[in-house]
Amino acid sequence: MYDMKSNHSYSENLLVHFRRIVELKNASLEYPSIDLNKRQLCDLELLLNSAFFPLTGYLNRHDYESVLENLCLGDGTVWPIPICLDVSEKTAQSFGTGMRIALRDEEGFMLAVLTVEDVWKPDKRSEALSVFGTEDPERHPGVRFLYDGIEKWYVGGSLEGIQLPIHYDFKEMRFTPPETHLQFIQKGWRKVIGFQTEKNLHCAHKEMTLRAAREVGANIFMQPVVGLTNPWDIDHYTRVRCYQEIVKEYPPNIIMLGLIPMAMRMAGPREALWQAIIRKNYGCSHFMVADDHGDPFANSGSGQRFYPLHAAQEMVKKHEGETGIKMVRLKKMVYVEDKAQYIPEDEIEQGMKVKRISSSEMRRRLENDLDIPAWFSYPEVVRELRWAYPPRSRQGFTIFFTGLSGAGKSTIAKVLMVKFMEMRDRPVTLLDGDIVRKSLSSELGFSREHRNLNITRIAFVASEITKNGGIAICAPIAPYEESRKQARELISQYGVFIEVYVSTPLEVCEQRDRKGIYAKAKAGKIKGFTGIDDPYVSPTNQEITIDTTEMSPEEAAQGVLLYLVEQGYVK
Ligand code: PPS
Repeated sequence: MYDMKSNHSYSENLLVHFRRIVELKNASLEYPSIDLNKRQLCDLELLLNSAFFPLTGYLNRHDYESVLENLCLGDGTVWPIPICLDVSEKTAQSFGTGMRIALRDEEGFMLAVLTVEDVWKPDKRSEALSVFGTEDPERHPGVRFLYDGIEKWYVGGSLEGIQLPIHYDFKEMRFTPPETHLQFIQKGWRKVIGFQTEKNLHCAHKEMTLRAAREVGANIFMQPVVGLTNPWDIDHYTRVRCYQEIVKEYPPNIIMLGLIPMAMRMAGPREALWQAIIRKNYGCSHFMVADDHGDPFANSGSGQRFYPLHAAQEMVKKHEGETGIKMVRLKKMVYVEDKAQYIPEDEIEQGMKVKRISSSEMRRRLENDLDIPAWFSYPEVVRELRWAYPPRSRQGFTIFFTGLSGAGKSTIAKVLMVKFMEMRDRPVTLLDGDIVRKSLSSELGFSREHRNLNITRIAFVASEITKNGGIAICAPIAPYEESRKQARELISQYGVFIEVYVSTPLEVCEQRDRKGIYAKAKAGKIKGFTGIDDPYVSPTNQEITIDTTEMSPEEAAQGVLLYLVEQGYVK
């Protein structure tokens, strides 16, 4: 029956709640504030939406130390990963116990108020050893990130939420734990097995998850990570579109898809236990754990492994009683050709013909526009991947010329540009040193700092062109290794970077001196001229070297084109 009275108190409560948030938001305008980075926003969202329950704020020092030493909070509740707010020394020194700090997103939107309990400088080495099992940043990317990517001071304290971080993508799949609880109840799902993934999924994964679910008679909650994953993981837009396709391949009413904005730590067994607790908070009764769960190299295609096989499964199993969520082992499935079906890897008998395609092999096939068979993946998934990873002949790239003034960079670049225009298969832009100096970098001089800034700007424009499938031809002097390296790192995220060292010797450049600029530099009329009284540091890892002393610009451009054809970037 409709209960007027309780409905009334419910709306009153809601009103009180909203009033409190408005008051908090107004008050927080007076507080000092911090803009959180992407990783911190992931943690904050999961603290505010109760995915990190029983945590309701950042760990204080006592809880932090207890997590490292005993795998539990100070009160004995199991918790494996330290969740603290990292800040710079300067910020830390301006904070004191009881202070209220407004936490904002990268655009400045107010999200929560933190009441400071503790501020301290953690011993990162002992944190690394406890959480990751090593102090060595060379052996574990999580340790490297802890040392270099996280500030040196920690803040602990309670949180009052104003609003969850804002997302504009895939909103309909971003459920909070209370929402998933409700959905499971509405669907009549009593047993739910959580499956966290940051991988791209194919037929084997569907068979693997269905088998695990059948084993315990549960429905599946597939929860892909869309926060921070590994650098080699496929971008989350592509992955989510693929997940949307793959869930259509499951029997009806067996699976639900929801995204988790999580910053993974890749801490192996501790990571798996943490993920299990989070899944419990989302309403799952079981959690799928892979043999190499949470291993930093599990997905890298390198075949490397940091943690012992099954360590993560043992950890989750050991704590089932305290966490209240059961571990289900994910068994790797392989395709047996003579049976035309997938079976668990550990049930393979002698003589069975097994087929596999590794993630690096799949990338190779995508890059070269080769067949990806139906036994391996679904056509709709492959279509999405082909869209995100076009073959080399349709990818964007940057040709980055470097060399002395007068070495021939601009002329070769112009010939190449014309050739690409003639082919008309991709849009092409020339970012010549001279042109850039008159537009993008018109206010810059030739100090080391300004030259590096000039290259940073060129690289940014080239990276955008490359990202959008175009060809960027850059032709600055770029005399220093640091800025060339930075350009390579930035552009390589979006497409190939081809460095062409135009190595024509200084004497030849001086002799040519078409602009009379060397003569001026030698006469002291131009100061800090590259090659005369400012250094040119020769590259060491360039893809192509061209000395134009005895070569025409057409011949030089032809050399670059042949390289591109050989590598498959030009047909
Ligand atoms: S850099 O170092 O990469 O930022 O230089 P870049 O943007 O390619 O600009 C080089 C052109 O500027 C003219 N110029 C100088 N070059 C080097 N050193 C000094 N001090 C200098 N002053 C002016 C020079 O003519 C270069 O043009 P190009 O076309 O290379 O001859």
